Order: sequence, then C-alpha cells, then structure tokens
Amino acid sequence: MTAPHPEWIRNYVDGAFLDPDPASAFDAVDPATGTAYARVHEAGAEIVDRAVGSARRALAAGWADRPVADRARILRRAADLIEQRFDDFVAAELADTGKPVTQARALDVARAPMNFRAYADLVSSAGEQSYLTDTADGRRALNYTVRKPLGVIAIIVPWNLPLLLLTWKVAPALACGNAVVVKPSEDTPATASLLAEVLAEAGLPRGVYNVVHGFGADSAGAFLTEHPGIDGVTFTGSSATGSHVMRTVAPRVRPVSLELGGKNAAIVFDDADVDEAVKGLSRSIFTNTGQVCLCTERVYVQRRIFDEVVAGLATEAASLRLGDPFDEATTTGPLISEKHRRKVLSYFDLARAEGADVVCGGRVPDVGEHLDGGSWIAPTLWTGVDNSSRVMREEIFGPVAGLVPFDTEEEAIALANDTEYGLASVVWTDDLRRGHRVAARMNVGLSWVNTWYLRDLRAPFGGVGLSGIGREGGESSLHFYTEPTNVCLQL
Ligand code: TXE
Repeated sequence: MTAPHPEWIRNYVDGAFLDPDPASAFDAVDPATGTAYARVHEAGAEIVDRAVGSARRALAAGWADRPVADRARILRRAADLIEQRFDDFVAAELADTGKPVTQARALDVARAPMNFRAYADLVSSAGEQSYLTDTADGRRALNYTVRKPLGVIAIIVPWNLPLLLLTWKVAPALACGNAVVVKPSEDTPATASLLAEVLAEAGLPRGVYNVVHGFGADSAGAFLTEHPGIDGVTFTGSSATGSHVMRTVAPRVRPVSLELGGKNAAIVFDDADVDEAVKGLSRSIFTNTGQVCLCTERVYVQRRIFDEVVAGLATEAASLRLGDPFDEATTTGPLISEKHRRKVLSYFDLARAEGADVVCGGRVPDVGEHLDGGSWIAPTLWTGVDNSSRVMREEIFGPVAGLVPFDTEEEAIALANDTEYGLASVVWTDDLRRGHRVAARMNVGLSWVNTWYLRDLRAPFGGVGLSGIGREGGESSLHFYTEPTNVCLQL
C-alpha cells in the first residue's frame, strides 16, 4: 500500500480541486478502527451550483458532440491509469470501508477498469434503430433514431462498494457524452476524488466530471437533486432515500434510475450438491460483511437437508476471519459505521424478541484490542423465524440470514416471492429443468442458479418493487443516459 492518506478530501469542480473550508467539514472515519483519517470538505449549495454550472459549460464546449471514438479512447486510458494507480485506489477504499485487502483487489478496484472498458466497447459498437415504413399512399418513409446525451447527470452512490458502483454509473454516462456531478457517500468519500485525478490525466475535458462531498438532507445530496440544472439522476442506496429522490425531481419530470435495497432469497433443493450450496450461501450471505444489495438474507431449505445446511453454514461462519483489513488472511471487515452497526444490532434484539434461535453470532465480536473502536459485528444465522418475522421482511444489510425449512417447490417459490423487494435470488439444485423453471418464476431482476454475483456487464441489472426502477448494464445503461430523437423522412 503506497498512498499516504490525504489530510483533506476535496471537492472537484471545473477541472480543479477546491481549497477546503475548515468551517464546513466532517471527518472521514476508518470503520476498522473508528478513528478519523482525514477531513472532508462539505459542499454547500454554492459549490453544488458551481459544479452543475461547470458541467453545463463542458457540454456546451463540445463534450457532447465529441466523436464516439474520442470518448472511448479517454475511457480506455482511464482504465489503464486506474490499473497503474491500483494500490492507491485499494488504500483509499480500505481507509473508507475497512474491507479486506484481498476483496478490494479482486472485486472493488478490479471492477473499476472493467467498467470503463466495457462501456468504451459498448458505445463503440452501439447501433441505432431504423425502419422502412409503408405509408397509406403507397410510398414509403425512413424512420431512424438519433441518440443524444441526456445532459448533466447527478450521480449519487452509497458506501458499500464505493468505487465499483461509482464507475458503474460514471463510465456509461461519459461514454454517452454526458457531464456528471458525483455525490459519493459521506462515509466513503476518498475514491471519487482520486478518480478525478485519473480522469483529468486521461484527457477528460474540465467540467465533465465533478465531485461534491457531503450528506443527504440539507447538504450536497439534496442541493444536487433539487438543482434545476440537472437533467437526470442515477441513484443507488436505500429504498426510502430513492423514493425521496424521485419525489424531489418529479416536479421537473426528470428521469431517474434507482437501484435500491433487497431482501434476497436463496432456495436450496434437496437434490443440490450440499457442500457447493453451503459454500455458495456463505459467499452470498457474508461477502462484504453482508453489505451488498445482492446479498442473501433469507434461506429456504428443503426439509430433508435442513439440519445439514444449517450445520454447514455455521461451520462456514466460524471459519471467517475478522480482523486487520491489510492482513491477507482476513476474510471479513467491519460494518461501514457505528450508526449502521446500531441498526444491525437492533435487528439482533428484534430477532430474539421474535423468538429466533441464534445458531451463531448475534453479538459484537472481540477482534483484538487495536480494532476495539471499529464497528465489528459477528456473522449471524437464525432459525425459528418465518416470513411473518420482521427480520425476514426488512433489509438489515449485515452478515445475517434466517433459515426456514420447506417441503415442496411451489411452497419455496411462494416463500421466496413473499416480499416487497425484488432484486436478486439464488436457486441451488442439480436438476437443470427445475433450475430453469424456478429461476424464471422468481420475481426479481437477477435470478441465479448454482452461483451468486456472477455478472456479465452487458446483462441488465436492477430490481422490481422496493428494489428499484430501471436497469443498468449494457444497452440498458446506454438507453438511460441518452434520449432518442426519431427522424422520419418521406421517401
Ligand atoms: O442510505 P442512503 P444509508 C440500505 C441499507 C442501509 C440503508 C441506509 O439497508 O442500512 O440503506 O443506508 C445520499 N438527497 N442501503 O443511510 O440514505 C447519501 O448521502 C440526496 C442499500 O447510507 O440511501 C448517500 O450518498 N441524496 C444500498 C446515498 O444517498 C441523499 C446501499 C445513499 O444513502 C439524500 C446502501 C437526499 N435526501 C444502503 N439522503 C444498495 N442498494 O446497495 C441520503 N442521500
């Protein structure tokens, strides 16, 4: 790890980092230790206004009209530069999240260049629609579409996969010729500012990428979504805030893309390879300390193998190693903040009150004195719960799951679909026909069979119900970040 931690994490507007204002600042906290490692300059309404203005000017100065090949070249150069500064990004991500270095390398930071390259490729090969239309008078017309950038996009991202989710939105937005104002989570400000350095070096014109730091209400998040100069908002975060963002932009009828929470189910049939299913479940429940919108929090297991799966998962949970993020043997980091730990602990209390049997965890673990101040939590499994329990209905967003037995396929499908959310699901079975049949009946945006979090960046990503509106990924992103004009020519 090379990068020394910055003293200040600064806003980036019109191609320059702004001088920080000590009167308007908050701490960047390392959740592994609970200590502040930098100060973050909180953007007020005036800085947000400057950021939106600079994005507008960048569009007018020609960014939106640049040849696709130019934009793709800049994205590819950005991908190369992220790889050159790989350790800096890993260090920044670890300081903000406390996640294990092995995960930050393999997932979070590795995905950033992939996102830029994927959208450079996609935009380079994208076509337009075209139709020859028969008209009543026996002549014909040529209809075709011309896709134009949406304009200035507000990008609001959360803290669980900060760089991955940021670049997942920034890459397609820039590929399509938009300018962006990014508001990273107040809990994870570092990588968005680091990305500004890389994009400038990659040749992105000033004003195309701007970063404003701060909170939601009465802060940078609200100032940005309320700003009349915004042409669209893409948001990943909680369902409640997503709904609020939608209401904020509704009076100006701006498009929104919302990727929200989940209460994701896994179904394990008794024909599955149990060892493989248990290992897969352990990944889908505990990865990133359960703080991925795709993580499993409800597990339905066919009765004959219920005890075996519970015991296997408890063994997997016991094998997880919580500890120093820089230690290569660490598998599991802390929760993102003390505030979030209070939320997760409140669900531990609720589970007990609802009569759950705690198979493992359910407490604050002892991770060693030097990490005492961090927001650590023990991987936790419950039995004795059912779909009427609040812990089985509400998103907890921690390394937790409730396990429930079932008897028939129909029952399992009904239990899995009995939720207001609809993001992701997993089916574990060795019966291929059953795998296809059940996967297609899951009321979700992403339905896995015998795997989890296996992504093709060209495939649609998103959810239904409380899990969101719209899809990201591949062509879905190209559609969100552009507006088509239908040109109709009488032949
Ligand atoms: O989310 P928020 P929080 C879920 C998870 C978690 C819960 C709360 O269950 O426990 O949400 O987390 C910005 N206008 N997920 O409070 O509030 C905020 O500053 C504009 C699921 O952190 O949704 C941050 O940048 N912006 C999830 C971003 O919204 C506002 C990932 C997300 O914060 C705003 C994270 C406002 N009024 C949490 N209020 C997932 N889908 O992956 C807040 N923000």
